[in-house]
Parts: sequence; structure tokens; C-alpha cells
Amino acid sequence: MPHFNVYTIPGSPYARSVLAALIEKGAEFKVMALAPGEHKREPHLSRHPFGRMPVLEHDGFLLYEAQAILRYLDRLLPAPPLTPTEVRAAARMDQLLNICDWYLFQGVANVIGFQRIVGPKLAALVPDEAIIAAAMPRAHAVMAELSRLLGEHRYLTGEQMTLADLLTGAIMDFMIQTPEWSALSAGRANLAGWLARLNTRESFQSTTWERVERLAKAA
Ligand SMILES: N[C@@H](CCC(=O)N[C@@H](CS)C(=O)NCC(=O)O)C(=O)O
Repeated sequence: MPHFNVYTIPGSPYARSVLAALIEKGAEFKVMALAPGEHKREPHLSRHPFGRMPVLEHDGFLLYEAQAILRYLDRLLPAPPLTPTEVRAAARMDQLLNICDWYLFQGVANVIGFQRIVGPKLAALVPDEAIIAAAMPRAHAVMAELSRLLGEHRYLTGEQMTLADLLTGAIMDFMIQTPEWSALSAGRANLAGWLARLNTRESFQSTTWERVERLAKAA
């Protein structure tokens, strides 16, 4: 079984999606924990010149950008498959991964999730209500679109879980912990049902912030 190292500050949803993919694939891995701030200094900048996380290390091969890592793992470890074979479902998965990068994380999760959860936990930040309020229209637009795309399916692209569920679910699991979730989920019960379904999976249960902190200490 190949061995994988994942560099991250515990709590990162992008890293969580990679850890969840490794668990779905039954792969062994280590969490190589970074302390807050370490991601902006060497040696991490040599792994990731843009100072972000996660970074995957596999037999001397370093890779950053969660989408690239997720697709690498899915090609390298084909069972169980996490990309649909049907071309339109695969296109939908690709679209959702980009929705995560461009609209869900940027301007929504990295604002509301940061103000409510990450900043207070890592830097004793007091949430800025005006910044959160300004992000809400975009957050509603993203939730409306995710809810529309999910429809009545079990997972975002159909009945099969894909890479899109892992990344979107990891980011959305932050949103459901915020007080804004009640407004954002109103009339969008399918989103809460889908997240509950994901949270029954070992890959999600074993990759909460607390569990990743414990994995990092054990590494
Ligand atoms: N497009 C990147 C985004 C990664 C990203 O933004 N990660 C966040 C944590 S979830 C991060 O590194 N934040 C630290 C920072 O921006 O300084 C990817 O897919 O890997």
C-alpha cells in the first residue's frame, strides 16, 4: 500500500477533502501538521510557493491544489471510483469542484467560516458582523445553486459519491456550524439531508477538526 503524507493545519476543509478521499480509498496516510503561520514560511513555501494547504507528498512526488490531488488519488487508486463514468455526471462533478473554488470558498466560507470558526479558534478573532453580513447575498446564491444541482439525488451528481461531494461537503461542514446556516438552509432541506448523509461516512467522521488534530499528534 503506497504511503501518503498530507501537510496541513488541522481544520482546513481543503485538506479534509484529501484525507477523506484517502480514507474512501482505504489508503494509509500521515497528517503532517503545520502550526498557524508555518504555511507562509520555509520549508512549507518550498512545497507550496503560494503558502497554502494541503500539500500531498507521495514517494517523493509533491502536489498542491486540492482538485489536482483528488484527481491524482482517484487515478492512482481506482477503487472505489470517485469520478462518474457517465460524461454529463463527470462534467457536473468538474463544475461543482470549480464552484467550490470560485464561489463557495472564496467570498463565502473563507469569510463566514473564517469569521465565525477559524479566526476565533486559531487567532482569538472577534467576528466582524458587517463583513459577515456583506457575504450573505453571495452565500445565498451559492446555497441556492448547490441545492438546485443536488435536487433529489443522494449525492451532488447522482446516486454515487464523487470528488465533488468530498470537497463541497468538507467546506459546507463549516457553514453548518455557523449561526448563518439557519437562514442559508431555509427552504433548502436537501442540502442538510445530503450533509447528514456524508457525515454518516467514516471518511467524514474520521476527519473532523478534532480527529485530524489527534491524527497529527500520532504521526
Ligand atoms: N485552491 C487551493 C485552495 C487552498 C486553500 O485556500 N487552503 C486554505 C485552507 S482551507 C489555506 O491554505 N489558507 C491559508 C491562507 O490562505 O493563508 C487548493 O485547492 O488547494
